[in-house]
Amino acid sequence: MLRTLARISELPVLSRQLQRNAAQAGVQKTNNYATEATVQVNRPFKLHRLDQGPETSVTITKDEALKYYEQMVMIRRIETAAGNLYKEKIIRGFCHLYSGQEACAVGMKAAMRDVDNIISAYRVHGWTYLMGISPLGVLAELTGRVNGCSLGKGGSMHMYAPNFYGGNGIVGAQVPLGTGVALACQYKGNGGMCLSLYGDGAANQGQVFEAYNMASLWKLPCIFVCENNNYGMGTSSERASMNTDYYTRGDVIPGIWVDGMDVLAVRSATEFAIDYVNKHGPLVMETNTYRYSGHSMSDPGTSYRTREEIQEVRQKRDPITSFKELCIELGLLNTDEIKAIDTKVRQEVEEANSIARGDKELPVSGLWTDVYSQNLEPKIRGTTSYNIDHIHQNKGINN
Ligand SMILES: Cc1ncc(C[n+]2csc(CCOP(=O)(O)OP(=O)(O)O)c2C)c(N)n1
Ligand SMILES: [Mg+2]
Repeated sequence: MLRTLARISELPVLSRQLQRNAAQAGVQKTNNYATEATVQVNRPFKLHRLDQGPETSVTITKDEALKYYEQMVMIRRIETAAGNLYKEKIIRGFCHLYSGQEACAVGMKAAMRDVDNIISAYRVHGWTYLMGISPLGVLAELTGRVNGCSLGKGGSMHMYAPNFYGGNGIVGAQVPLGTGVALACQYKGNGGMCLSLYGDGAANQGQVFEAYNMASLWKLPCIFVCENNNYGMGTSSERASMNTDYYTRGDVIPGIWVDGMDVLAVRSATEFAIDYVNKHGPLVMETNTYRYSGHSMSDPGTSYRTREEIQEVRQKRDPITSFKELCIELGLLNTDEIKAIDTKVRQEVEEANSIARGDKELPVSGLWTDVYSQNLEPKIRGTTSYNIDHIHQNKGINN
C-alpha cells in the first residue's frame, strides 16, 4: 500500500496540469466561447512493443465536451443512487460501484464504433447506461423490478444491452468470452471488435493468458483492457501481481498504458487501439484508475487503504472535476451549462430512482420466460419432474 501511496502522491496537482494544458491548447472561439480546442493529454502514454503510440494532442468539440461531462456525471449519480438504495436494503445481493472510474468507460465509448462490442466484469452499471439503457433500466434492474433491463432477473452483475455482453461475476471469465465475441466478428467479417475489460486482480487469472495466446495466434480483433484501480478486493496490486505493468503482460501482444482518469487520453488510446487491432490483431490496454467505494457495498474500503489516499485521488485526479475545470479553462463550457447538466441529470436519476423503488416485480412465470433466445423445444430442458412450457416474449434490454 505504501508503494501505491507514493505513486499516487507523485502526481502533479490538478491546477498545474490545467495550466500546462491551457498553455498548449489550440482554441477556436466564436462569440468568446470555444467551439473546439486541442490539448495535450496530462500524462504520457507508455508503450510495449510499439514504435508509435496514440495521439498525445487531442481535439475536442463543444458538443463532445457537453456529452462526456453529462455521461460521467450520470454514471456518478446512478452509482450514488445505487449506493443509497443498497443501504436502505431496497437493493439486495451484490452491488459493485464504478465511482472514480467514469473516464475509462466514457473515453472508450467515445471511440467505439457501432460494430464494436464490449464485455466486462461486475462493475457495469455505468457501461449499461452508456450502451443505451436508460437510468431507470439500470436502477430498476438493481431493485429487481420489471422496468429493469433484464426485467429484474439479473440484478447488479447481469445487465446487457445491444453489443454489450454484460455483466459477469466470475473473475476473469469475461476475457475468453470476449475473445469469442472477437472471433465472431472475425468470422462475420464485419470489421468490428471486442473490448474485454478486466481488473488488476483478474489479470492474474490463467484463462486471461489462454485468451491472449489464442487471440494472438488467430489475430483476433480483441482489445484486452485491464482497468487497474490498484486493488482486487482488499489486496493491492503490488501484493497480488509479480508485474504491475499490466500493459506489458500480453508478452508478444503490444500494449499501451493510459491515464484512466483522463477521458480524452482514454479516447485517444482507444482510437489508436481500434485502428491497430484492425490492421494487426490484439492489443492490451491498461487504464490506470481508482475506485472510491469499497470493493462492494459490504466493504467500507478503508481497512487496506487510508482515507487520506482516497481523499488525495478525489482532490487531484477526479475524472469529472478535472474534465470540468479543463472545459471551463478552455472556454468550451461555462458554469451555467455545467449547472444545467448537473440539474438535468439529478432530476432524471431522482425520477428513475422513485419509479425503481415502487415498480412491480416480475410474476413467477418470468422464471421460465425467455430462458433461450430461440427455444427449439417447447418445454424447459432439465426440469423433468416439472412440465414447464417455455414462454418466449423476447423482452428485456429495450428500456
Ligand atoms: C473465479 C473467482 N474468484 C474469486 C472471486 C471473488 N472475487 C470477486 S471480485 C474479486 C477481485 C477482483 O479484482 P479486480 O479484478 O481488480 O476488479 P475490481 O473489483 O478492482 O474492479 C474477487 C477475488 C470471483 N468472483 N471469481
Ligand atoms: Mg482492481
